Amino acid sequence: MKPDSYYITTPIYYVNDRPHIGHAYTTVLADVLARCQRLFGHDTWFLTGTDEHGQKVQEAAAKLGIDPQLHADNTVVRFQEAWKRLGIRNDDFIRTTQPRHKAIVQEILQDLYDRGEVYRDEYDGWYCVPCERFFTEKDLVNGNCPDCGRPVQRVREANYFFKMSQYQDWLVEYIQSHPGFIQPDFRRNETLGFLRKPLQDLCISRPKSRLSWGIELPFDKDYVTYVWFDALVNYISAIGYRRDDAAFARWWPAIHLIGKDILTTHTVYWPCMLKAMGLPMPRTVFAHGWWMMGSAKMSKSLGNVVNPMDLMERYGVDPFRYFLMAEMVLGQDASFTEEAFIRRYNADLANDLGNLLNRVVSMVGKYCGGRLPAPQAGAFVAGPAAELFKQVAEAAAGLKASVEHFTLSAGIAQVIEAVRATNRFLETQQPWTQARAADPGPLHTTLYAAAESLRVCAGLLMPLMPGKMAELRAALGMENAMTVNPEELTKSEVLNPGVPVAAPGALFPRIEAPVPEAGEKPAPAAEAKAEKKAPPPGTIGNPEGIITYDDFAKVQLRTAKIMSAEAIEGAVKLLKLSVLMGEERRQIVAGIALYYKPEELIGKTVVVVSNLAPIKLRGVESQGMLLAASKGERLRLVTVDGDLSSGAVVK
Ligand code: ME8
Repeated sequence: MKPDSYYITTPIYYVNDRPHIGHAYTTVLADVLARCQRLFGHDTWFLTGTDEHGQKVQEAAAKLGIDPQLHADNTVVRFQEAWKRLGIRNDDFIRTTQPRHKAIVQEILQDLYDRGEVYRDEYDGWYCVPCERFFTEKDLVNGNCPDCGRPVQRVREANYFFKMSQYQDWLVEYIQSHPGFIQPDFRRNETLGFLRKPLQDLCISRPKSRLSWGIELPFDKDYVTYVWFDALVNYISAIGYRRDDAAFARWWPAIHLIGKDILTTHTVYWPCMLKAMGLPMPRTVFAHGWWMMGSAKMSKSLGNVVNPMDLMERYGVDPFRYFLMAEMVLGQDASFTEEAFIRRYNADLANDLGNLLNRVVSMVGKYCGGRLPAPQAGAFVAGPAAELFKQVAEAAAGLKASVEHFTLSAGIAQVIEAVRATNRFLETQQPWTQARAADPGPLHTTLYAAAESLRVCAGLLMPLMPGKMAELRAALGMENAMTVNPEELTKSEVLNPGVPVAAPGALFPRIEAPVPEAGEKPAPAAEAKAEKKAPPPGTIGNPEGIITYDDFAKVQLRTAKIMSAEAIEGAVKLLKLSVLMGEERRQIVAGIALYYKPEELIGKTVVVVSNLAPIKLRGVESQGMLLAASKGERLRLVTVDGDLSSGAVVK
């Protein structure tokens, strides 16, 4: 891959599923990252697609009494249409039933077989039909599948195996010496944890007598290829592996975006397969967290029972894309509610961005006859306009860095902060007062500078909201409003004075919170508003320090079990903890070393603020914060009264 080229992929989704919020999230994320890279001038290729072989498709087709290929052809359009509606601009869409993919899988298998990387053996063990995976006796949890918890079948049959075990030491060494390979860091630790157990060879075949819907093994027509071995190859078959060397060299290695559910296949199976093929490793495998919509979190009285895709229809594609990207701290879980959507929409889009455009358009209309005024000479060299533009240019650099470091929500927040700074700039410059002065220069500079700032912020948000941001830039009189030139993001005085400035209507009309049905409890936001009017007892007149329910609801608290604790060299007050929160492992740095010995902490169930942005303390990343009570010289951790598994929500 050329240094400035960028190849990004999503998982290929099971074709017979219906596209849901999770699929939408990964695909929008890949789309936004790809659009950002194009915006920064990089050669970019974005691949998504569908996984069409395997037991589930065969069974679904059998139920309908149709051919599996026909079933896949019928259902793939759900994804293709959903991505169109979501404004996804992928460069290619691969289906694993396409001849271009099947041929490559077969060639790879034949090559591995010829070189002794694949061998035939008798398999005797446990098989989970829904997961299509083999397990050893030790893997089982209470006799059931360790992944889905469902009963497993005893299977004894001849199969073909990929010699994955021989790569274990190499893989551990590779992961350790390439910190950027598996991201975020705690996922890298999870894979390394998995690799502490001996790695088994991978069964890569299924006898046709049990499963016929798959790619036939080129060296044994009685077998088809294991669906994961087939699916992972999509990332290289789509870009010309063994067919178009120039295209392959241009794009490989990739950045793979995945959900945390498929970490092992992408950070263990796939690297071993690539190693056996003699190919370079992916640049990065980034595993993001889950969107939580668990029934416990959905209740009619909270008004948050909502199908996320309906939300897109109701409030528009661009705000929906914006919400997904701004709300989820990459790598961590996030909760999806209509309330959270409305809160963010109103705060960032209606109050800040939309309002800024309204103000600029209406003041240019009122004071300058609807034409963009020219700034004073030197206004962008020194003074308030120059200061403002400096912050805007820093937001451009911040967004770029956030794309590179997978901290997108922080980059977006920096752009919105620049929008807020522009609103504040209008407050301090007071163009309505400047308009009364004899010299129109300062007024013109103020309005031009605000418009310039909006231009850049809209350019930066274009990858998230292509339609709305093109409208915004058109309102500022820009020709080719849809095309953002990378240089114009850090350059001032790009807008042409004299162009007409006019908005076709409110860009982001404010959403009033849904009114609760008769007899229902008001939504917490409404309750909080009511409470705000009457300060709680003990606060006289000034409710300073009081937060609303909304503020509190932003903090996610969960129980976590401490699995290990160790001192940090050179930091007498800090301990590095590894905690388990449900299935998720996190590293937390806590300032409790003066109060607890590491060994006293192991096994304790504590309360963690789980949605804090990760920070580095003494160079060690902390992915959350423990709650503790302290008074004078004493500090005690907040723990849970009685038995409760880790990962429980604290509220
Ligand atoms: O696993 N939150 O396909 P799949 C966030 N075919 N993302 C979610 C999510 C949620 N609640 N639910 C799903 C497969 N996802 C295989 C992949 S790749 C060679 C083969 C997203 O249809 C997330 O990206 O089950 C996850 O990894 C993917 O959907 C799983 O999609």
